[in-house]
Amino acid sequence: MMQTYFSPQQAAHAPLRELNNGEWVDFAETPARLDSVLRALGDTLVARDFGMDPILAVHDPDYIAFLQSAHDEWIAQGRSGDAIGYAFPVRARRPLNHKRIDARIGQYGFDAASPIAAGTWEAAYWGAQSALSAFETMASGDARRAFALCRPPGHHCGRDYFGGYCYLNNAAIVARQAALRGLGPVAILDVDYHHGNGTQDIFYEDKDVLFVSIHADPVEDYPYFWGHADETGTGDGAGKTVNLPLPRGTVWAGYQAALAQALETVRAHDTRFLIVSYGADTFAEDPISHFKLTTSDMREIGTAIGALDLPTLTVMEGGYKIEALGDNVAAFLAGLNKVACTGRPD
Ligand code: OKP
Ligand code: ZN
Repeated sequence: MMQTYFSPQQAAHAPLRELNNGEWVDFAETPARLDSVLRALGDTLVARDFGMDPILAVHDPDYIAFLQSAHDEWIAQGRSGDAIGYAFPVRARRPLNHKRIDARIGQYGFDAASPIAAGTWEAAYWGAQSALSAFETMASGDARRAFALCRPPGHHCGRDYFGGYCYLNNAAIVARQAALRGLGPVAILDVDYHHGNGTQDIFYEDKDVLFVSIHADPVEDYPYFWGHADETGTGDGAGKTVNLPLPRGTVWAGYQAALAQALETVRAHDTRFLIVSYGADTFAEDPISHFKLTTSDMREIGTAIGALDLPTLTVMEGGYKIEALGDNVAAFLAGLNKVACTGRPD
């Protein structure tokens, strides 16, 4: 099995509930997701600590300070439980230096689905360290592919905002390191059911990091405000964002065609280092998603990506059918590793 990195502190993030379609429901992105994957994958390596610098190479210091203190501020306000916002500014409003926790949550967040619990910072920090540990084993030449069992996920989170269960953008953090270390051109292929709006925003003007995403059409699914096919990058990054939205109900035939197009885009970028944001929420039985892929389709996705023969770092994103999550991740990784990679990151 390929090198898999994980840290037990990632279980510390455990919000109770989220607002979904007007109701309070049990939080879907639970620590039990980790158990399911760990059970299916067996041995993992414990993440090393690479500190704050690689996180701050992507995220704003103000935003990070907010994440570290938000739950304490919530408690100091006389509240209990998870910190959750209810007022979100239209981003065109001027930045105000708010002190009040509710305003600060609105300032840095974009939805009511992403509570900040007592252990959120600790879990997010160690999730990012898992990604960085996977990166380091590849950058040092010890492995050509590695898997980071990140949790919470990261792809909805931007340089100065959280949302969509995401607090630190793990894929972006390793992409930035790969670019800084001269391992590029770098590409991020996002195959989670939902559009990776945070990753897109972070690299929207960047010509060296290609972002390609296959996801539910944001006309009919979360996150609604990003991921439309006409979002293609701007400035130096023009043409380096590629969105391939698919309708609810998509089965393998439709998915496979989009995947072929995505992989062609990755090739055309002369990619030397690939990061995959892998979500298993494209699975037919996922409770919050609406594609119709099977566990054997996960294997096919992995096989198709593996055929690129590129150094590939996979980070975990979504996947909420917990009983099947481990099997879906294992199937994807088995496909990815069916043929050994010959390319080195150099
Ligand atoms: C995170 B990841 C739909 C509510 C959607 C947030 C979903 C976050 C998904 N009624 N809630 O991309 O798997
Ligand atoms: Zn998702």
